[in-house]
This record gives sequence, structure tokens and C-alpha cells, in this order.
Amino acid sequence: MINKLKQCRICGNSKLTRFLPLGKIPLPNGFLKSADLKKDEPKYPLNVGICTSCGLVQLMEIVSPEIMFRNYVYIPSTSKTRMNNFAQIASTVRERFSVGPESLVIDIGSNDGSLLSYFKGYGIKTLGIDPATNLAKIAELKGIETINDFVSVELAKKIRRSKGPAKIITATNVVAHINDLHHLFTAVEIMLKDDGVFICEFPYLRDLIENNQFDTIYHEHLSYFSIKPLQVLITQEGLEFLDVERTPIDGGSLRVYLCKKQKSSKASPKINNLIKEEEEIGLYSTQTLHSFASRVRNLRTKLRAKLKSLKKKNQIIAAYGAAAKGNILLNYCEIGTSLIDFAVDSTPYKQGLFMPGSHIRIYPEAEILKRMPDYTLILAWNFAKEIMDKEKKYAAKGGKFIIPVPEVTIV
Ligand code: JHZ
Repeated sequence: MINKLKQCRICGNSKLTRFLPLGKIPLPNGFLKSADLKKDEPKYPLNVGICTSCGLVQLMEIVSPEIMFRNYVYIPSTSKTRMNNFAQIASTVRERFSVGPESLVIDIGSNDGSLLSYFKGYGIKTLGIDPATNLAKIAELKGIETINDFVSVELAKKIRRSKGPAKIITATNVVAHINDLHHLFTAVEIMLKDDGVFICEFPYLRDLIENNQFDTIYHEHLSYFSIKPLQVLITQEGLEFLDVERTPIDGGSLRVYLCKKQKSSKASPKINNLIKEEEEIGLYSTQTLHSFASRVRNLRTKLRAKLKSLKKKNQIIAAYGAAAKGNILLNYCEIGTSLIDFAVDSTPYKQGLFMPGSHIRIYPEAEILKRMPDYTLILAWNFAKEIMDKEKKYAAKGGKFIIPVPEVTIV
């Protein structure tokens, strides 16, 4: 069920330096039914380390993906910001790489088919791959053909035989979830056309560190990518960078475009500059990482103190967005029902359930205007603007927001 990481998943180095122990925390998408509340809740260690050789920041323990991803409650379609990001990926990729109706686009970790639905909207052939049985069914209902499994070399061979090679393969917020990156890249190479493009997007370690986004560190995210270790990985794999973009989604992400290695390829100045910047800001120095860890501890102290002082004044406090990251924030900061009265979330599958560890009950968003809490802690801080725009009436009636990351701020 849980394995200790023995060596870096990119370069195989066995020296990993731990810099942030977050303690033992329940799985961030392990929402509970009321009948589960009395039962023992499994908790898993969350320790983050850095490889002293290639610089990949990674979790030091790995929870079995079968436990985390076969039934999945998270869906992207609950956020306009995320759906707009998907729409933008589809339109840019289609234009930039001349993706026509005869082309095949494969999405790894396709969830409920949200990203592929935009490609399908352009009349392009699509195929999703996702291990979550509940979500694969939803995607199929939307007309997005989905293979309900983990991506693997065996599956890739089958897909290539039955569908032919893909012009585009996408993987948004999923590469960090996969333990064996070499196996993943082999599978991608099998499925990808010789002139095809593999596009992945994931949160950027630089934004994570600079903006104290410690709550995006959780069991599902095994790797926290930056360009330097990525380059090591990609060079090993017979692929190369076509381009890299920094995107604002999820507090700052990298969108990486990869293609099969060309015979005459040259090192990209853009990549080299980004690596240079990473080194200049000290992204790989233990001093930077330890000072990040100390900022995280301060944030915990500040947030707890703020909520406690509000509670002393009998203020009602709600949490907005039962995000996976929110569960990490609450558990690490030891915030539960004595400080937060209730939570709201727009995801139908989360409503009526309880948040893991903290056991805070989740209601539909309408509960905010109904109960008018004095303060609302935005756990989905990556969508703070979207949420505050949606809840203008609450603010107009005097409701206040607390944004916990990068600093505890009252709006
Ligand atoms: P959100 C998930 O993390 C898990 P989470 C996963 N591992 C990953 O990498 C990221 O996504 C990308 C709710 N909400 O997207 C919906 C509202 O209620 O930050 C979600 O439950 N009202 C795959 O869970 C949560 O907030 C709203 O108006 O941390 C946001 O979760 C909006 C905008 C969101 O991802």
C-alpha cells in the first residue's frame, strides 16, 4: 500500500535530502460518508525531498495508485478558469500544429473528458485514458471514447495497433501522479506519430516555492517538476523540448511541448535560460528549501492564530472549495470543526460528504448566502478571483474572505 522511495525516479541517484516533513495526513481526495466518521481513518506520511544529483523534488513515500485513482471525486469542469485553460490548450494546439479532423488526440488522465471535449468540438478524433471507473463512464456518456485503465506500454501498443499513432498526446496534471516516468515516456513514444507532439502541464516548482504553495504537496503528486531535472529525463528518453511556457493556472504551471528527437536538433536557448534562472534564484539549494519549509511553518502558526482569535469573538467561519490542497492545508495546520463551521463545494460528488481528517461537512455553494458566515476561508486559492466574483452578494452583505496562500490575507 505504501512504498519508500529508494532512488530518484529520474536519475536513479539514491541520495535524497528531506526538507519538508508534513506529518501523517489522510489522502486528500479521501472524502468520508457520515458512517465512516467513527471508523479509523488511514493516514499516510508526506515527506518531501530533493535529489542531490538531478534536482527533482519528490515525495519520499508512494501510496498505491490503485487506492487513489480508481474512484476519483475530482472533476475539472467545476471551475470556469480551468475549463477556459483547456479551451485555450485545444485552440492553440490545433492551430500551432495544424491538427485536422483526420488526426488523433489522446489525453492521458482524461478525467471526465473535459479537455478532449474541446478537441472533439473541432471535429478531431479523440481518445481518453483514465483509471477512474466512475469518471470514464461520465466521459463515455459525453461521447468521449475512454479506456478505463492506467497508461502503460502494453496499453500503448494496443492503442497504436487499433487506432494508429496520435498527432497530439496531452497530459494535464497527471505526469506528477505517475511513479515510473520512464515507463510513461516509453508508452508515449509508442503512441506518438513521428512528427507528433506530447504536451504536458503541471505546477511549476519555482512558483510552489516562491509562493508558499505547500498545500499542493500531497500523496497524489509524486514529483514537483522544474526544468533542470526535466531536461535530464527528456534527454534519457529520446524526446526533446519543442517549447516551454509558464502558465498562470494553479498558481503557476509549466506547459511543456515535447517531440521525438530530431537528428539535427540544437539545445534551446529558452530552456537554457529558464534553467539558468532556476539556478540563480537558488531553486536547488538546501538553504532555499529550508527557508521555504520555515515559511510554511510560519504560515501554519499565523493561520491558526487568526482563526482562533476570530472564533474567540464567536465568528462563523466557512471554507470554500473542498479541494485536495485544502485538505492538506487543514490537516497540516490542525484545523477542524472547532475552527471551521462548514465547507462548500460545487462538485456534486463532494456535497454531503465530510472532508478527510478535519471532518468538516461539505454543502453546495448556496449555503454561503444562506448562512452568511462572517469569514470564508478560500481553500481553492488558485481560483480565488473566480470564487470572489461569484460571491459578490456575500461580500456586499459584509462577508469577508481569508486567502491562506501565499500569505494569510483578509479581503
Ligand atoms: P482544484 C486536484 O486538486 C487534484 P485540487 C489533482 N491531483 C490535481 O493535480 C489538481 O486538481 C489539478 C471547488 N470549486 O481544482 C471545486 C468550487 O466549489 O484547485 C474543487 O473541488 N467553486 C488532479 O482538488 C475545488 O474547489 C468554484 O467556484 O486541489 C478546486 O479544486 C471553484 C472555482 C471551485 O484542485
